[in-house]
Amino acid sequence: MEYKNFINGKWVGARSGEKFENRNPADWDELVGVFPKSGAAEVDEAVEAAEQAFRRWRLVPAPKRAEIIYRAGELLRKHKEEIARDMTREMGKVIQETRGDTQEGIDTAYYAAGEGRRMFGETTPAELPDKFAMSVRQPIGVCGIISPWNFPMAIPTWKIFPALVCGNTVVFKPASDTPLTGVNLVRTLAEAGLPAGVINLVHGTGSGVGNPLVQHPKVRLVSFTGSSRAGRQIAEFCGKTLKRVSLELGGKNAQIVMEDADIDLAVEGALWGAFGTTGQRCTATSRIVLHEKIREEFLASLVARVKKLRLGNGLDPNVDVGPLINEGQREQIQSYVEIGLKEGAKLMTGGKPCEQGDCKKGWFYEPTVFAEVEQNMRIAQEEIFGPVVSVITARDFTDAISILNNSSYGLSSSIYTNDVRRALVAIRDIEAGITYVNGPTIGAEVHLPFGGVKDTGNGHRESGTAVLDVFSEWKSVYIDYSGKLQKAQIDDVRVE
Ligand code: UN1
Repeated sequence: MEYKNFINGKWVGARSGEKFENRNPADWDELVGVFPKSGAAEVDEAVEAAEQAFRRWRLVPAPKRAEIIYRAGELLRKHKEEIARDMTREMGKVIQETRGDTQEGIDTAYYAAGEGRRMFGETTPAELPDKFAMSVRQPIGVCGIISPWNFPMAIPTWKIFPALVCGNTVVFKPASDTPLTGVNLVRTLAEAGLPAGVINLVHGTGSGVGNPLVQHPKVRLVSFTGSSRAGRQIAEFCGKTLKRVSLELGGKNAQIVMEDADIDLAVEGALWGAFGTTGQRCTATSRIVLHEKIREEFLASLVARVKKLRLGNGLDPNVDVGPLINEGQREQIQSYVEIGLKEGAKLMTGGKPCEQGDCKKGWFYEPTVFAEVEQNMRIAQEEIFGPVVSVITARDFTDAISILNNSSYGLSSSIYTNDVRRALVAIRDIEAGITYVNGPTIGAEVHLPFGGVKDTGNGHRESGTAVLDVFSEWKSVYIDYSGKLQKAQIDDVRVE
């Protein structure tokens, strides 16, 4: 029940001896574990260890580094069920989803391991005779990785596995709501044979551990997933110090349903997109944009389905929706529902905490649907991060795309239509990093780039080969075998 930090290959407590508790959000009586409440001193030790380890790790051939990641994937697969159960206990989402989250880590391990034998650079002709030109990827150094609680396995692996394959070393701060999954991941990497100091784990809060990690002069790169507010602060600091920073931030994702769509399919997609993970995904569907002709039919069907969703402990296989992560999130959801009502939106179902029966001892909130939402209302503009969806009506296709794009965020998006022309125009015109056609806004696969435009990030992408551009530096190499000084752009080699 008592867990530790992992620094330089050893499990150690915080120097102060301080600890924090991790409780099950579906059942406050269940203590999941006790973790060291760390601070700048532990960050410092971890960064020193990572810096020392970098000297050797960067020289290990990439295919060999990748073999360790592959083994970590095998171990995650072996322990998938225990890891998923721990995850449901510490953050509440239902067991099918925590299995999926763990599977996403496994997929990422296999994919990143393959990159150990690719990580292609370019060879290209030189403009001068007897000269060779190529580009290679090089590691950056110590990476500070700060990850959220909603995908406590998948998201850290998106960052850590490619970072390690690229030859970097890591100091990892998992969200303080999901420290156990952080332990499960780091334990797996250690068991897979990662040398001491290459991965380090420090538990604690954003201000206690996150800030000193971002600000540590020996941390060369910060990778952060979380709120746009925190992301902006991190980016400001990294801007001042010219530190490399990769940010995955908020979303206000919309699903469009056109009048020609398969309505049952679109309702099913919306239900999964809006209420899967209790709406706590950066890719969650938080706006549904309906063509006016199918509005009534869609809404009636959606509301009927939402009312049937079963809330409870995610370990119960009959439960559809787990709790919110903590009290603060529940208060935030409640305050947005009040804002929606004040703004004049029509509450169709939900709109209050669930406090009876299976929900007595957890941070549960009823799945909530607002209709008659206007596109500029706060509930249609601000990220709520919970089981609340806003339904907006569109006059036609052009109006629907413009409503979707009327957002400061641009992560995920979806359109349900059977008209191929509309689908392709939507793919071209939607301002988002991810567009689904006839699928919900959630469900990204790990071998494609993940990330968004506008306030969702700073132009970086995780997953796919795109993530290599975050975790490696390009070096261009010129080899002159002419035996004389040749001057690029000056020597004019004439073809006679
Ligand atoms: C997130 O939304 O916070 O695309 C991550 C998905 C998952 C990852 C989601 N594969 O829904």
